[in-house]
Amino acid sequence: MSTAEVHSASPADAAQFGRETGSGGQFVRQPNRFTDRVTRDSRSAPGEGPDDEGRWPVEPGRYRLVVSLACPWAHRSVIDRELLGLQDAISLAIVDPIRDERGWRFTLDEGGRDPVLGIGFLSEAYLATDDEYQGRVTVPALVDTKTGRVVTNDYPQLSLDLSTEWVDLHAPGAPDLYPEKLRAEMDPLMQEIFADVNNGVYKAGFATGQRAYEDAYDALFDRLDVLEDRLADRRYLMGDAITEADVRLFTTLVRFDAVYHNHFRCNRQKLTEFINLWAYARDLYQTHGFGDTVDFDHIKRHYYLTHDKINPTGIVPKGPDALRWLTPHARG
Ligand SMILES: N[C@@H](CCC(=O)N[C@@H](CS)C(=O)NCC(=O)O)C(=O)O
Repeated sequence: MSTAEVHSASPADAAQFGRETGSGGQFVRQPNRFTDRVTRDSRSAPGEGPDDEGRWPVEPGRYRLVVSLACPWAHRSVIDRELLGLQDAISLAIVDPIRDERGWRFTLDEGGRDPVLGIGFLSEAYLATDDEYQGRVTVPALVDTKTGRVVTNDYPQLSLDLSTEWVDLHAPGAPDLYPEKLRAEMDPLMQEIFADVNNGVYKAGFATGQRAYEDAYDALFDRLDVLEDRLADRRYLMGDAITEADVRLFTTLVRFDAVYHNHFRCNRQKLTEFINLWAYARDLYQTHGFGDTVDFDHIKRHYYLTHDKINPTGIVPKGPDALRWLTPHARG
């Protein structure tokens, strides 16, 4: 008899996010509330709000990307911004990795306020946009500095738009992270990575039922096995060049041994025990935009200190040693 058959309790109060926990104890992520976009074909003039299709104008210096360095969903856009050379066009606000009951806060900034938006909590921007908003206030969020409104917290579209809609402001020689000719293969690949890996670790970690946890665990490691094979004969997921698919896989891999293996019980094996995935992850880590945007201190303190249902003692593990990310990878 498997463990799943022996025990499948799913007490609602055991859930880290009760409203996002199904009757079988499975984690069901909330939809993204704000889905406007910044696009090249917005009919709005610079300085104006969105057009009637929710498209805001591309404007350097206008929008502020609010992130937590702990968050893998936000990390995508931080890496893309670096790779594409959009640092001057889109400013970055970094929240405290520790949330209190009021959510993400700007306590790392002087006076506890974001110097550009003038707010102390990200929830203020959410409520300024929708005063009835009741879901989790999440990062990443792209905020309009003119009105203080949230343009989007739709993180997958946000990162694709950095590639495809902000092209006129890319640095010379910036990579094409979402090449048109690869999209038919990339889209399903990224969807599998999302379902089984990026969100898969959360489905394992936030499950409150044994079966839900084991299903997520199995899907996660089955998918990692497939990706391990895929990376045997190619440097990156789509071949010789880095794409958005690599960005998305990296943000989970870099957190794997430090957090997911232990905190989310994804412990069939560590990342360091996969030959190709571990070398691939190190290869990316040692590439500009990847390792230099990783903050293991924020990552560890966020997960281990804010998920109090999973880690009630709040002890933050000391390891693993981050220096091993700098060891030679022998790829490419
Ligand atoms: N927007 C997505 C994904 C982004 C997301 O979950 N970000 C996390 C950090 S990794 C967050 O902001 N969580 C806030 C909270 O849990 O209250 C969602 O709503 O699930």
